Amino acid sequence: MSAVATPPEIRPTDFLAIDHLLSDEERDIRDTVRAFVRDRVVPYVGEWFEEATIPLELAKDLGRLGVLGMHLDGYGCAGASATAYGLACLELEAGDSGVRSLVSVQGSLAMYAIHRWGSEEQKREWLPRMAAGEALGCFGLTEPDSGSDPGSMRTRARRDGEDWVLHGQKMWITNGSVAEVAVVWARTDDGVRGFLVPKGTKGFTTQDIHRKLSLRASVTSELLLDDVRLPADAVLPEVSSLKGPLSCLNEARYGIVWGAAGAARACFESALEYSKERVQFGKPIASFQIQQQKLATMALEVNRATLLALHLGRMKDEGRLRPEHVSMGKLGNVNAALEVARTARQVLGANGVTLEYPVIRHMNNLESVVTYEGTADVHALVIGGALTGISAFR
Ligand code: TGC
Ligand code: FAD
Repeated sequence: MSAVATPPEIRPTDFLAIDHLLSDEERDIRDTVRAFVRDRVVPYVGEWFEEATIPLELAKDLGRLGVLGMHLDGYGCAGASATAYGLACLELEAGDSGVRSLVSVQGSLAMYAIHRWGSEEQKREWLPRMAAGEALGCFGLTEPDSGSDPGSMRTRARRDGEDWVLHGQKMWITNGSVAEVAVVWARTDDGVRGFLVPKGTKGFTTQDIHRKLSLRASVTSELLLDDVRLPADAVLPEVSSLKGPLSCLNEARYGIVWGAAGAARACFESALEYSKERVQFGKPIASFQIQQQKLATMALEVNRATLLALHLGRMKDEGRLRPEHVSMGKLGNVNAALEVARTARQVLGANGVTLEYPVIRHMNNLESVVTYEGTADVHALVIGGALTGISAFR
């Protein structure tokens, strides 16, 4: 006979009582990050978005919060579980995708690259400062003519005596101009290798990309490498193939699976609240069946996305998560979040097009999120390849 338990109350903001599936420690971490976002992000992010800026002090605050590289072990990192890291990403992206991006690029791309593929000296030099938010990192893979197909990159590194000389260009690089260290991937005679390029190195310059209508609370830059001379120990010694950067992408994509659920939740909650307050035809718009259907569909998508993220998080903590699983999570959750954001925006009527409410900001941000870290098409093709055994890429 199954145990008799009292069914939980229905809570509109946690319909399926997913909270119950978390440990006390996971709930504590989630609540701490949620409070940080409520106090340090939500009141200001509309203005950051409008002004296309993000305050750099936020990086140090995020370091103090302990979320930079929080899923890595040692070197000042918290060594948290994948699920705890995911919950943090969810809460950060409920604030803004730009803030989650800052944390993803720092922890899952730049720090992870050094942690996974770097030498002991490189780890000691960079990771503690990066975990504290004292040094930002960026991750240069994409080039003007090489986006979904990083294997076609043109940036080259050649040996000159003991030194390396890097030449090329990287495009769309988050945190590019504000990073103390750029992890730059380049073609060499031995395959694709990663290089640590400190800010200020001769021949290394950056230019910010302006006029973005998405991810405005995030710095995006072009990196120019004009015969940049680096010492022998600037190369990440442990990898010399595309597997290097692609392994880092798995980590960041995993965070996006959770983050997208957070952006969706923020849009849903905004629409729910608005629909109960906004009166038309003498009644709150929440009383109209069409609006209730929209709210029900959004609640379903938010719960489904969160459960998918949690499932992948548990698999990652058990060491059972494959890149193809991450592709399914990223594809499904970002598409779901975009749908929720677009529906929520309609519920808000004209108010939905202003920055007074978070919805259109999330909606515009999600247009970047669906493109970066592998477009929706790329992830569909990764899943298709796994289903059929036939690669659609080559
Ligand atoms: P392919 O021939 O399949 O593989 C080349 C080598 O890489 C290995 N590999 C992986 N390793 C780890 N994780 C993965 N997910 C991997 N996928 C492949 C593979 O085993 C092989 O290793 P080896 O040792 O035999 O050399 O590669 P391909 O050239 O056919 O490409 C496959 C494809 C299309 C899936 C890949 O190129 C891809 O994912 N393209 C999308 C590019 C992308 O996502 N760029 C993102 C740039 S960073 C960014 O957007 C940051 S946004 C800021 C933020 O996150 O907030
Ligand atoms: P393309 O690859 O040119 O794709 C154009 C279209 O063609 C897409 O719809 C795509 O799905 C489709 N397509 C491509 N190949 C196929 C195929 N085989 N089959 C079917 N359709 C296909 N990159 C970094 O390296 N580091 C960063 O920090 C970073 N930050 C970013 C921040 C922002 C705000 C943005 C917008 C991008 C960032 N990127 C970064 C770049 C991002 O990873 C790329 O934009 C992404 O990989 C897609 O490349 P692309 O824009 O060149 O599009």
